[in-house]
Amino acid sequence: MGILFSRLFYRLYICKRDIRILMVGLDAAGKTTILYKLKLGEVVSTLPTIGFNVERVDYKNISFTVWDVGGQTKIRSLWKYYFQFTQALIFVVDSSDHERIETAAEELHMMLAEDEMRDAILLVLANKQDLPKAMSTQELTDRLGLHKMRGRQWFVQGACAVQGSGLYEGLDWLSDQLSKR
Ligand SMILES: Nc1nc2c(ncn2[C@@H]2O[C@H](COP(=O)(O)OP(=O)(O)OP(=O)(O)O)[C@@H](O)[C@H]2O)c(=O)[nH]1
Ligand SMILES: [Mg+2]
Repeated sequence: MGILFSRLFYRLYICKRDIRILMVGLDAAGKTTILYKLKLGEVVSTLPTIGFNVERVDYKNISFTVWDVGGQTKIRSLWKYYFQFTQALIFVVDSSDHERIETAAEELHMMLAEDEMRDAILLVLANKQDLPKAMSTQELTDRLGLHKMRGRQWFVQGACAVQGSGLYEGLDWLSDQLSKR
């Protein structure tokens, strides 16, 4: 009993799991805004990311190392250099960007077809839910073709990075899935 209790205590309070997260999505989806809202609790003013930002975000008993990689068309071919050891993918979409949702879907499925991404769980952050023409999480699920995926744990979370809503709910889902593994 004592051993069981001390193991539980160790897992809950001492042992922090390190999880590597890759965060991608089309340019201007809000990735960098999300990263620094989580890290600093503030909305920072951003420029398009050429390259990447990386930050450690501690939440519950997990230490998330989040790689935020720029999403402009010309640099999307660089995403593959960040795939190795990725345990979870956060795919950020601008929910109000009706014109580019098919492009986002293509990029997402291309990435998930890569062998290195085979075991990565998928959190879609449906960002910019504050904008008037934002698609619902249900519509985004359909338009991203998420039901077609086989053998992948996935979840779509509505979010608004500038208000900070939905971000921790997304991390809650990730931490629940990762702790089941
Ligand atoms: N209305 C609204 N604007 C947002 C939200 N999140 C981010 N933005 C704005 O969207 C713009 C682009 O945000 P970034 O975080 O730079 O986008 P990004 O995905 O990092 O873009 P790249 O680095 O080019 O890939 C900025 O003007 C943000 O302030 C949101 O939830 N709602
Ligand atoms: Mg950026």
